[in-house]
Amino acid sequence: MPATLFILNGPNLNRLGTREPDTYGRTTLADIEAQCRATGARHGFDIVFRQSNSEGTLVDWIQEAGDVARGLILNPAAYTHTSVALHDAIRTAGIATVEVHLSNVFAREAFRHHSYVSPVALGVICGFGAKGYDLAIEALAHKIGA
Ligand code: CA2
Repeated sequence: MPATLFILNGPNLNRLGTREPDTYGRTTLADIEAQCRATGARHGFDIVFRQSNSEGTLVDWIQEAGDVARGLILNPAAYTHTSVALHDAIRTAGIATVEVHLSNVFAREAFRHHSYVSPVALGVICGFGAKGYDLAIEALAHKIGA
């Protein structure tokens, strides 16, 4: 049975491709989902791809990933910089996690330079737009296999 990767996306990412194209590009979240499914299939992964604007829902899904998935790719969006709850959920789930950001958060405002997620992630990919999700799938394939 193929291993499952959860790919979870935080608040406002449902708006991708419709606003702020200079920062986030013109790719929609549906485009990213299709790209992840294709890349995941090449690496032998089943992909569960979701987005929520709610911190609690993301916590629920991280817990679910800990129960059923081999790895987690998470773009926590603004909760990156605020959420002890996401930090605790990933730590408790004990799941191999890659943090992804479309933009280079370190080239932006100072409040984006700190992440509550990074200390409980295997690694962080930022600044490469939608390609970062492919890189995260490859990183998990390398680290944990399919
Ligand atoms: O670069 C990223 O992927 C971020 O996680 C995106 C978050 C931001 O708070 C993080 O600092 C970095 C914001 C997501 C907002 O998404 C939008 C999409 C389209 C239009 C407006 C916002």
